[in-house]
Amino acid sequence: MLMKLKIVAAAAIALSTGMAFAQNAVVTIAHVGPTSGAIAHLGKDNENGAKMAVEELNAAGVTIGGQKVTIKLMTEDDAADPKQGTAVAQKLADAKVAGVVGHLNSGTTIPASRIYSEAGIPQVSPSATNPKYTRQGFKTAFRLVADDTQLGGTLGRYAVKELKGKAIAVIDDRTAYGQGVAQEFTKAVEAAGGTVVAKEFTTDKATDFNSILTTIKGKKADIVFFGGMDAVAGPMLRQMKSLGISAKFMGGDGICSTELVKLGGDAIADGQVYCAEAGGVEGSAKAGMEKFKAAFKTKFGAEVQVYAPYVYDGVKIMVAAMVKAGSSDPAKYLPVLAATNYQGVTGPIVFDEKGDIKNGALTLKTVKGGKLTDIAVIR
Ligand code: ABU
Repeated sequence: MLMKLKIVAAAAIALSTGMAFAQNAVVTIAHVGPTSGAIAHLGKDNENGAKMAVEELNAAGVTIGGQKVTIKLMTEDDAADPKQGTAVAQKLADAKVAGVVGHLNSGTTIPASRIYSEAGIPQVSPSATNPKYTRQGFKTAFRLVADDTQLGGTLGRYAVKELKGKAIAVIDDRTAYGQGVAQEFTKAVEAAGGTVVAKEFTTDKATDFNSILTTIKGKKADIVFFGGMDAVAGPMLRQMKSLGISAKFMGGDGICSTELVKLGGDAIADGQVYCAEAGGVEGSAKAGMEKFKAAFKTKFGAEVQVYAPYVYDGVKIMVAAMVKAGSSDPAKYLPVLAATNYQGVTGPIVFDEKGDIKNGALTLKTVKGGKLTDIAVIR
């Protein structure tokens, strides 16, 4: 009886003084990506990056404003579909999550960003590269990677100056990402004195490319650029081989995945495919990235596809901002997040006034011996 009274008294004191109970407070951060559909492998890769960060943070212990907290990860699937993306964003706004890391695609990230902005919820995209995302004037929008202007521009110049492309064909998948990166690539090719002999388009769900590839074959293209994702690029490469097209194949970060090599299989010749991840580390930072990749493989039994390390850093910078601000209230930690100066596994993270990463890198890659191989990190 005496013991029971003591517990009730302790609880009453804790309540009256605002003291924390032994149980940690919970701070909910959401991750959103396409964990179903054709690019579910990329969505799961990103989600696993978030899981890894949250597990590490909780294992190390997080204290915000003098109170021990548990970080809870809420995971949502937007299926790479803009409509589902906004539905999920509204759900997260209604749930008053403390922050969102996502979405993966530009086509979902951009419409969702308006909802997060109106709700005052900080959003860090680890992979959406369409420039528009951070050019809407939303103080809540941050991007951890280079954008399509940098990606398409670098690849376009590389196609003309290094690969010596004489007749370049451009295909896009009509998504915000695919169309945007293809336009930037085309601009850079033409500015570098190259010739675009065909502009074709498909969709992000198409599986038959015979008609557009036959047109491209007729134009004797020596380079085919595809603005789209690996799930479409893989079958496209296979159909190029069946049609006897041996042109080089280029694309942005959407095709620069471990999965592309599997999907393309023996249709990919050594040095035929060129792509660029919208980030990259150099020098001593490489060891940290390799360590991350090895730990990721041990934990999830899978290689990193592309952007898991960026999601991992996205969660870490969000929590670091909460700790520094002494609050998980978005209004309080948002200015601290905007002033982030953090050494992540993906390199130094500092944002410019738009929320874009400052001095963003990209890593040019090719496929050799059935593996994605780095050519150079370019800033
Ligand atoms: N950056 C490539 C994949 C994501 C996007 O849609 O931007």
